[in-house]
Amino acid sequence: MTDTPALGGPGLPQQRRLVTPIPGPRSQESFERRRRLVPQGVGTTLPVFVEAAGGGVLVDVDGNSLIDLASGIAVTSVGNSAPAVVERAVEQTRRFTHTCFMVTPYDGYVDVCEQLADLTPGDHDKKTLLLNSGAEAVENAVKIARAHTGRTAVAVVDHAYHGRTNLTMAMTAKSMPYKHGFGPFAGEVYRAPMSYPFREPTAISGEQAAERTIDVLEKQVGAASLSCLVIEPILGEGGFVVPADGYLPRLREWTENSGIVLVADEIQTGFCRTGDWFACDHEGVVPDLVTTAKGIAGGFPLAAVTGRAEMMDAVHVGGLGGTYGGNPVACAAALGAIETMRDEDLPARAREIGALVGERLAAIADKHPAVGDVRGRGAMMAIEIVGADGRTPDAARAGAVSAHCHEQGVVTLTCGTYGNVLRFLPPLATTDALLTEGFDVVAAAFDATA
Ligand code: PLZ
Repeated sequence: MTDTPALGGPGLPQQRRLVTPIPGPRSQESFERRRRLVPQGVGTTLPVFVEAAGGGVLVDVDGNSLIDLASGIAVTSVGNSAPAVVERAVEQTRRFTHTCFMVTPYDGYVDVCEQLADLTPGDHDKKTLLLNSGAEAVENAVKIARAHTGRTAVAVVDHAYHGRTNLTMAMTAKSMPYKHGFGPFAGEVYRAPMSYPFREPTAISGEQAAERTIDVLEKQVGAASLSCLVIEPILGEGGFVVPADGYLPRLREWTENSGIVLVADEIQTGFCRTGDWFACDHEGVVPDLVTTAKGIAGGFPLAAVTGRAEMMDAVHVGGLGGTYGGNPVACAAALGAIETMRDEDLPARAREIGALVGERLAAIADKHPAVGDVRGRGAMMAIEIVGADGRTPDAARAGAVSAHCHEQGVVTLTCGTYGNVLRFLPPLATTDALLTEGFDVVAAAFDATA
């Protein structure tokens, strides 16, 4: 095998070290097998096969150590194979791996629900349903909102991403690659404008943007038909768009007055990523239901809907569930991840990372007019890349910058409706030294592609 350590976790040398071109020969061999055996529909950002990961690095099968600025799309916030996650998951695996919570329950599931009741916004009585994936959490939030209100319509916003299942495809905005050719989609899903400060034709306040959203929904759907408004407090796949101040609070006020369930999709923003436990916390917004996944369990598949107890109980007995939802090993991992977030004050660490990254991105923006906007919160930062007019999306440049980073051993992601946003989601367990080196590479990538 290679001379790299076989075990991941924070003990891995926290360094960028390239011993072959990226991807190396072993990764290329593995990628050939993948090509034969896995459909092309499953995309690949960077074709290196991983052998171990931890802290802020990924080590590939060729022995290259790469700086991770992606966290597997905002999942390994506590770091890959974080000690508390590994210990609890291993211990639980030895005791039992599955019973199905609907057949014979176990404490780990209820422990996670207790943590979520404590951590999610608001101090009302809460209950939690556990599931396997983010899309499944969003689907179930809609089921609960419909059962509670007796209404069917679902409101979502422009640029939203909520998943790849049939209902969540309907709720997701972007056609290619998420929806193209996969219809017909679930009905009764209505889309309204979002607050997207960089792309407003003229500057408008958050309240004005909210009135525009509300106007479309009231006139085109009717508030009395709406079961819920589902919204990411900061758009994830749609481009890391932070709505103007006041946008979310006004939507909270309107949904409350109209008997519409406000669902905050915190699947990407949740669990310390934005510098607070949840992105809604920054504006003091208390949603009725919150969907979580990704960062919740340090890499294990777990998702949740947490919400007002009376809404969660609107569904009849047996109406919610699934074979694996709240799997005991995933719950144990989540308890380890949450313990790590509390013990290490990861919301504060995310704010520190945000300050460091924000400074680096501002310096790149000063030098390169192609940077139209720098935005984000905490350890969820992005730059939107545009053409000479300061406005036209330039996806090709974003792709070129990202490809340059990959060649240099830095894992970066793009996103956005126009594919022109470079987004940065480092593990909160990373080091300042790795971040500094990682953003040196990002800066050099801008110079090299100018
Ligand atoms: N809601 C806000 O960010 C997942 C998608 C990756 P699942 N985002 C990553 C891809 O291309 O499939 C996401 C999200 C928000 C819902 C989801 C869906 O979560 O766990 O991927 O189903």
